[in-house]
Amino acid sequence: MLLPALATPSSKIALRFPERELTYEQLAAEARRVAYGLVGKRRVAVWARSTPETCVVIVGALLAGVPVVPLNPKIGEKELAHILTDSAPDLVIDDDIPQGPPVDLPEPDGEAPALIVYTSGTTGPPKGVVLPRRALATNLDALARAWEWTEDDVVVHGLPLFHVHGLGVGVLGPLRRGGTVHHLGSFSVAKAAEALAAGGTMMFGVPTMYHRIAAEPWQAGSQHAGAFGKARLLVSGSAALPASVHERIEQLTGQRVVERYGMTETLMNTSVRADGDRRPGTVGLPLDGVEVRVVGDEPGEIEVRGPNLFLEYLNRPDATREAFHDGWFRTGDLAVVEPDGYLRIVGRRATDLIKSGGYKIGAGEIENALLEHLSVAEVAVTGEPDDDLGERVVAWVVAKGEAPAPEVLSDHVARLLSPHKRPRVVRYLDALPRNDMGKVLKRELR
Ligand code: MCA
Ligand code: AMP
Repeated sequence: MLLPALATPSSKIALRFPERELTYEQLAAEARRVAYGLVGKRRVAVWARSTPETCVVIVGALLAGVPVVPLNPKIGEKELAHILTDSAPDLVIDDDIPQGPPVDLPEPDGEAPALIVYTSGTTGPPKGVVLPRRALATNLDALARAWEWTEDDVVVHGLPLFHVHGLGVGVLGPLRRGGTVHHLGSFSVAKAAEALAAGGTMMFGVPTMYHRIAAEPWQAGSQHAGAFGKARLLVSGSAALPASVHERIEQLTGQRVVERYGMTETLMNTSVRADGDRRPGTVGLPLDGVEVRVVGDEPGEIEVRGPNLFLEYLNRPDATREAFHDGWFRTGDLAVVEPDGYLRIVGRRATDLIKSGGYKIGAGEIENALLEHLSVAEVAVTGEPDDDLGERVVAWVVAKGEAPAPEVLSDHVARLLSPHKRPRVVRYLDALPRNDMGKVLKRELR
């Protein structure tokens, strides 16, 4: 059973959001009504705002065995059209939450799809990663063992609910344990500190969030620093946590951040264990049941095998086939293995993937979107190091006629794709550097 705490619900708080709290009894009752209304649907899309209603609807769909496509509430028109065409949901759930009369709800098979999460590749539009219930259940249990995570934990975070980090680990994780999710609505350092002071035991965040905590002008020993210091675990993932941020957080709070390494297609692969050595720059050891190998000369590519893996890319048998090598999933991430087995991620095979604020962004999809703008003749998109975001999206543009103000192109991408994919910097050139074959030499743009 994916969510056993909902079978015999208690009066304990399951979900705490700024606007509302729900006990397990309330969540079970509301989610069941949603489930009754969804029985028989093939697939639904859900506007994944950071609200308790989003969680209720997704839990309801999971009870009904109906796969959910979570949608970024700020998604642009082109990306939305792609996702809806590709996933063809029977229903797009917004404010009008379906409800139906009570029916019997048998637990679906472990191989049944639970979530379809869209993730960017280097070129083309995002692909739908089909995640089975078995991947979520086994992975959340492996994380529980690594982090000594129990029903007594209150997980604090302000992550978006349309990705695996915030939804899979940050919401379904606590619910599988029978513990509490304390969602901040949106992330701010002050709200995170308050939630931890008010009883939060763990915090999940992307490195940008830890960078913002580290940048606060507090003193070690101050009230806010103390709130982070008394948490049982501060966990970072979705991108590399810079050693400088790790060290600053330790100075400030006395806590060493635990890093874990995951991917939409694999859920979580490795983590520093709660009782392990929290060395900066390392993502720890493979989780129980997950096989991880580094292939070729070091740094080599990380390949993964185990029950944590996705089923397929929706409607993309070609891409699914290409993603595997001898039955192992090729992550595209490059790593070295330290003498005690700890993994240290040192880079990525593809230069056309950008990680900004913990979001994966494909250079190709932004280039295609920019080429749809009337004043763009040619364009190349790169990622540049950014203290806060890890990497920032940069567009190198050859203008057609007069060059538009940078915000015009940024807004264009935000409107077509998603705000987090917008270029933060636009640089105009007379021509893009190209080789004899006409291919853009992105390395020369850095
Ligand atoms: C700005 N905004 C705009 C525009 N410019 N809206 C429309 N048009 C524009 N031109 C809005 C943004 O949507 C945002 O709203 C607000 O203005 C601020 O924008 P921005 O500066 O981009 O946001 P930020 O404050 O810098 O965001 C930093 C962040 C965010 C909070 C750290 O990047 C974030 O939530 N990252 C988490 C990503 C994540 O969950 N990744 C997991 C992937 P608003 O603030 O309301 O949105 S899963 C994964 O990687 C694997 C499995 C793993 O290992 O976890
Ligand atoms: P996504 O496709 O959004 O699921 O992003 C997955 C990618 O995020 C991985 O392939 C890694 O490149 C990156 N990632 C996740 N966690 C970490 C981490 N702790 N350190 C470095 N990179 C990470």
